[in-house]
Amino acid sequence: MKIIFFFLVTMFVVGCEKTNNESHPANNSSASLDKQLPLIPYPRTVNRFEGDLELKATIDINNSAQGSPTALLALNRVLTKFNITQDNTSATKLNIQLTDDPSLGLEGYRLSIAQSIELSANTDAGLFYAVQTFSQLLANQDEHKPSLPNVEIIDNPTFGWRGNMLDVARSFLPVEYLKSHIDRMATFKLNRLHLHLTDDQGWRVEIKGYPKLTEVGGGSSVEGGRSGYYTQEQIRELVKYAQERQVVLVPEVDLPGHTQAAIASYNKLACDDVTNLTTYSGVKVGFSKLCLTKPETTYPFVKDVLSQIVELFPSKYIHIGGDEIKDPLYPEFIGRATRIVEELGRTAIAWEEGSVADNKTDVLLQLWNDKYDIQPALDKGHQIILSPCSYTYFDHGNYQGQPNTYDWCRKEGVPLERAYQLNPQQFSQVKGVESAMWSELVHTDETADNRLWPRLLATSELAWTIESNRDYKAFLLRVNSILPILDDMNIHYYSLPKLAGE
Ligand code: TNX
Repeated sequence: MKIIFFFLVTMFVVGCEKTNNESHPANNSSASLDKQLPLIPYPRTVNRFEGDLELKATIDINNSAQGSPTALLALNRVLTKFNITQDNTSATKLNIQLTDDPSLGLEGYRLSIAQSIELSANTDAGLFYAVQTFSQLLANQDEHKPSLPNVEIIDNPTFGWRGNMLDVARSFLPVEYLKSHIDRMATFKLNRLHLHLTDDQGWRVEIKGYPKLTEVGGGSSVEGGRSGYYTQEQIRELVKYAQERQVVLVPEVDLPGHTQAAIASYNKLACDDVTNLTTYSGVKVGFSKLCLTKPETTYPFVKDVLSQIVELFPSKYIHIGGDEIKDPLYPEFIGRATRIVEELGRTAIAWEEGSVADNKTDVLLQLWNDKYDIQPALDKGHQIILSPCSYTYFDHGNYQGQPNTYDWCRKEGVPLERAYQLNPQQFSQVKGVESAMWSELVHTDETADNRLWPRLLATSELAWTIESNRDYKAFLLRVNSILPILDDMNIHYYSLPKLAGE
């Protein structure tokens, strides 16, 4: 257990509208953003009551949450982590139960701490998130006198899509890194891990019947980066690992551009006049494409690949890429690819450029250029995933001029404050928020950590927390207070020079 942080000794109420008649809230009249509990993402309603619940050495769990496998697994992990043993004599009581409360929706929960600890939700996911909040409170203990604040938290996310994209194509990330990343995401209630599995520099997923995709395409990478690929067995293992943590793996096969690795593996995928048929390790974009004037070659390939992707990944949404390519047949290709996904029983996602095609309106579009005119697509009825690069591109610097970072989208980089400033509420038809880490310049686990953290905490909060509970200064205090949680997860995060003093 961690020593409580200096400024967090007294913590009061935030964002609460309702009064509670069990006891008197210490302060529930005015929102006091600088006295928020040390939680990220911040919950919707927090009623802090006077006093604390002193924790006994053991805990007695009353479980009416059968059928909530991920929540119970998570609770067991928390108990192990904090060295809490179960016993039913003079222990602290914890009740975890499924309930039927429409206001909590599919992922919301209630966590109340008074004489006992009560966790309730309508679903396994809701209870899983109650456990995450409980765990963050536990992490903020005084180890000499373990106690939890008397509090009632009623929480619910703003968006169901709380995502992060990892580019494993330019530079590969090993399975073990992805597992830790899933754990880290889940701790902060992020629930969509978008894997950019293919690009010019590498092909990272085994496709049966196309062995060269991984023999050739899996063997290459951006210069200085890592090569490699995931076997189908490893993907299945990762999917299961993620499911147990309420994270959906969303696969992306980038088509029809960004395909040099595929072309180098199977030359026939390029048009006959193309002479550049070898693997690529540079950082240019927009130079390769599947041959759209050879539909008899292109579409069977696309169909074979997507059929296996759908077999491997249970995600409702399958990303077909669609970025950065010029070809007169592009709109037709995107229309056909999104329909192939639909025939396979799923729904496609495309990068914003895919909006030029005649897609069904359930196709999601991922906005990445801040200024892209997405309005026509919104008018048609599409929903969007928000990844505007000047806020969410974490391959950009934590500060201006950070070595090995891009700045094409914003010359000042994307500091934490900037990442926090995205206001999803300014957009309409928003499915969710997703930050992206491209890996042309990110070649090791440590560098990935540095680019992702603590900025992913901003993504988590933008996607989960209501606007009226968001305030950068208050957020920064909470980031500061949860740094021990990042340390505990062995995250090599970027240390903000001014964090302690803000
Ligand atoms: C744009 S965003 C890309 C990627 C690059 C990234 C580098 C998008 C859909 N395409 O191919 O890796 O910029 O910041």
